Amino acid sequence: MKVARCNVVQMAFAISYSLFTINYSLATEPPAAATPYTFLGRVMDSTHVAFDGDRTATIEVSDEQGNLLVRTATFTRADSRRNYVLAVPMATGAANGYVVQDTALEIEVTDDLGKVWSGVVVDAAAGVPGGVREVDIVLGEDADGDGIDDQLYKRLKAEWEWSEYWKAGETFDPTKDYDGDGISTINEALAGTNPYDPEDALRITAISRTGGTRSRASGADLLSTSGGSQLAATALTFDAIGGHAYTVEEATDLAAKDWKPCAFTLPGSDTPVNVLSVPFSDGPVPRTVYLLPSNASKAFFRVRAE
Ligand SMILES: [Ca+2]
Ligand SMILES: [Ca+2]
Ligand SMILES: [Ca+2]
Repeated sequence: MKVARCNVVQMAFAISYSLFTINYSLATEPPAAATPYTFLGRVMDSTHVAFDGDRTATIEVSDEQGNLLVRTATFTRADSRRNYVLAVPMATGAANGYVVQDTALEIEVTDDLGKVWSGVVVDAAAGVPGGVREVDIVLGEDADGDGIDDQLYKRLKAEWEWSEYWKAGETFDPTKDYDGDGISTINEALAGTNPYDPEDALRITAISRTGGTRSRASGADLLSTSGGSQLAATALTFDAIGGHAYTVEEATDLAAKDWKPCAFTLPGSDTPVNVLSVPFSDGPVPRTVYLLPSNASKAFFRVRAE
C-alpha cells in the first residue's frame, strides 16, 4: 500500500510540471505570422522548354543562414505561364521558419538529374508581405561566354553531327541556318522547332484582311464590314508549340526595320493582349490572333517566340 501511494504523488507532480511548460512557451510565442511572399513562374531547361509532369525539379528557398523556409516540387498548370508557386512564410519579427521584409533569400533548384543549381534567381529577397514576384528560372549556364547556353550548344552540335547537314571539316555554328528554312539553328531551338528539319519552323501560315471590323454576337466571333466593335479584322495564323509564348510585331518600313509590338485579340475575347501563352499540354497547333495594327496604309508583321 505504501508503494502505491508514492506512485500517485509522483504522477501528480509530473502533470503540474507539464502545465508549467505550456505556460512558459505561450509567454515566448513567435511574432505574428504575416501574409507570405510569393514567387511564381516557369522552371525551364536551357532550350526554354518548361519542366512539366515528366520532368520535375525541386525548388528550395532558405534564408541567408541556410534555414529552409519552403520547398516545392509540385508543378501546376493552372496558368500556362507558370509551373511553380512558392509561398515564403513571413512574420512581423524574427522567428524560426519565417522571414521579415527585405530579407535576402537563397533559392536552389535541383533538376531531375540531381544537379543542384544555385544563384539562378538574381537579387532574391522577400518583399512586402503578400507581394508577388514572377521569376522564370532557366537551368543553364554559359561558361564560355558566347551568349549561348553550353548544354544547348552541345546538344545542337551532337544532333548536327548525326544529321544530313554535317560536312567533314566544317565547324558547327549555331547561328547558321543548316536546314535552309530561313531561321537560324539557335533561334529554332529557342522557338521549339527542329533545326535540322526544313518542314518544321515557326511560320505565319495564313493572314487575311477583310477590311472590316470584328464584332461578337451571341458568343460567336463575327467578321463584318460595318458596325461591330472597332477591332481590326486582320487575322493572322501560325503554328504554336505548347510551353512557348508568342508576340506579334509590326513594321511599316522593312528597310528601316521599325519593328514594334502589335497588340491583338484572341478568339472569344475583345480584350487586347500583347502575348499569347500556349499551355504546356498543347502540341503544335495552328493559333489565330486578330491584329490591332496601326493605321499605316501598309504594314508587315512577324511572330516572335520565346
Ligand atoms: Ca556558351
Ligand atoms: Ca533552320
Ligand atoms: Ca527547321
